[in-house]
Amino acid sequence: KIISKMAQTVASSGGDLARPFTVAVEGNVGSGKTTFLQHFNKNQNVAVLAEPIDMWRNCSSYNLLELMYQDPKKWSFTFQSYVQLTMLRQHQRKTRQPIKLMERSLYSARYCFVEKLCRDGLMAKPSMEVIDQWFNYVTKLEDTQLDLIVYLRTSPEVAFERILKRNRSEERTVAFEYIRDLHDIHEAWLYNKTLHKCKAPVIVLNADLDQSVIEEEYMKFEPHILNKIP
Ligand code: DGT
Repeated sequence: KIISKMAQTVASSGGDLARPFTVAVEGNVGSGKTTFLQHFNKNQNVAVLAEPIDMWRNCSSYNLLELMYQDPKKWSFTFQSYVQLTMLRQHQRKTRQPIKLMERSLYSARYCFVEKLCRDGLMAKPSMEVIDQWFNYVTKLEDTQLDLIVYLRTSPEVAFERILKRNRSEERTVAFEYIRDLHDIHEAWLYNKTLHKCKAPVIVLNADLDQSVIEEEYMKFEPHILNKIP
């Protein structure tokens, strides 16, 4: 199915890929997306785009990530607007390589994080409406389409333990309940597929595995991600 999608893309662009085969790496906070991306960094056919978290921490010297965690009611619209802009830039970034691996996407920002803010009553309805109109507009563009989603599936307990261990300063107030709820939303979106329609195929990896054995899990799925080169 994936290969035929690829062939279609090639055919419709007259033999030239209109955009790289685009893979979004998704999963809860602390699921190991960074480690996964590092594994593919060595491959010459893959452009790896890390999440623009440094930009969120330094938007003309404002740490929007910190502001959002400190006072989500006040800052979530500002933060999500900036996440949406920086993610759009990642989707539109041109690459020399035929495969593009992205850490997260416009889709998880909307379907997981905005969803959670909304459920908690932390984003006002009119703000949500503006985010949604932008989202609906930009996700119609060809550049923002995905060909595959890799879901790094963890239990919320493991994700939470990793967050505590890495001790990122902005995340010091993150409670287990937040990670559990984000887990449930990721599950509904990518595993049970009961939340939002998901056009791209999804492959699910067991990301609870310890770092010493997770490479094997990556290797199992590597052909899905890499054997698309025509
Ligand atoms: P990893 O390598 O799987 O541990 O990935 P992380 O945890 O470094 O990356 P990610 O994207 O799960 O989260 C980075 C931080 O940014 C985390 O504190 C959650 C936050 N974050 C990411 N995207 C959004 C968003 O769209 N909205 C909100 N409110 N927070 C977000």
